[in-house]
Amino acid sequence: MAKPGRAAASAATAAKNLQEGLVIASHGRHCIVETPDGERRICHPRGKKSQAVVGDRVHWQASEDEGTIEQVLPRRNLFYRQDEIRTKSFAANLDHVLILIAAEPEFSEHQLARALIAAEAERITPIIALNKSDLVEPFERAWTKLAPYRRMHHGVLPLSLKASGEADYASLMKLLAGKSTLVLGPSGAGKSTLTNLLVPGATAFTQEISQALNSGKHTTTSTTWYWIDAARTTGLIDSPGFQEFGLNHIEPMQLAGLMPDIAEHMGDCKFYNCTHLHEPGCGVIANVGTAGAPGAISPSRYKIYGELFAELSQKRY
Ligand SMILES: Nc1nc2c(ncn2[C@@H]2O[C@H](COP(=O)(O)OP(=O)(O)O)[C@@H](O)[C@H]2O)c(=O)[nH]1
Ligand SMILES: [Mg+2]
Ligand SMILES: [Zn+2]
Repeated sequence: MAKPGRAAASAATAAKNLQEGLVIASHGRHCIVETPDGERRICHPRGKKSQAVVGDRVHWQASEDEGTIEQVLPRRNLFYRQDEIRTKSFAANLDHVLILIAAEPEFSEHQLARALIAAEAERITPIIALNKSDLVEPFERAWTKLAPYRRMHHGVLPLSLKASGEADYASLMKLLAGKSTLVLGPSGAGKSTLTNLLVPGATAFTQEISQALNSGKHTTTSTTWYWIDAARTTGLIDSPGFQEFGLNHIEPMQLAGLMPDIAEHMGDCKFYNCTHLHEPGCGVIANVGTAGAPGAISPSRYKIYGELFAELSQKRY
């Protein structure tokens, strides 16, 4: 026998004429929702609880030519950053975070490490791509600097988006196919170049969306979801802002577990609550700087660990 509660709920759903949708852009409280057959419209949240971000699956109800979000469906994950002042959500229900950096301008290893930790904390697979392989010398330098990262996860993918022969990004396309991927990276790395390469007309689409969401006012661009393929199976999400990647939502004692090269040695520590900063018999410390040895932790990664540990230990609630 059906539970009365559930029957009542589905009757209510039918009565309200709720539709399913995917949030493909958001700005402030407003967002654009796409229906399964590709129709798009501006929607507003019913209340705080129905505040949606890009990538959210929602139930919404039409009202005139706009709509109201009645419910945000449970999220698989939510990629966000948090500093002392606020929390900024980038997107939900992601398969990958693609961190796009380039030979030039020189990237910050700190920013890279922070974004990787944030992805790891939400169990989202990070992909690191190093663009501008045509700039031979700076690329060499950056590639060397990335040695610890080349040993982790999917490694580091070399790219030359400007040359953009298809062979240059075929391996990237293979990783993205059928998945939803948030693209992050510092200014100048090639994010717009990538989007325009994979999504013809992306610029115009973004402008259209910004205008729709801001009644034509000039504003900063919002986060936008693009379909790479006509069948709408591969999603690419563009988001402004890589700077000041706050990790205040992470506990200092969680940190080592979110840095795979460090986590690898945590099982060898003498103390179960080892901070890996000063303890005797620490498996992490024993492996720092043993260049070339299997499982070595690079001094730069260990330094970042220590600095982040101190930063997260100081946070105020
Ligand atoms: N040399 C070189 N330049 C590139 C490559 N990809 C993009 N660029 C250039 O780098 C600059 C910044 O690219 P853009 O896509 O605007 O970066 P964004 O700030 O991340 O959106 C532009 O002048 C691009 O033409 C590449 O593979 N090689
Ligand atoms: Mg750009
Ligand atoms: Zn330890």
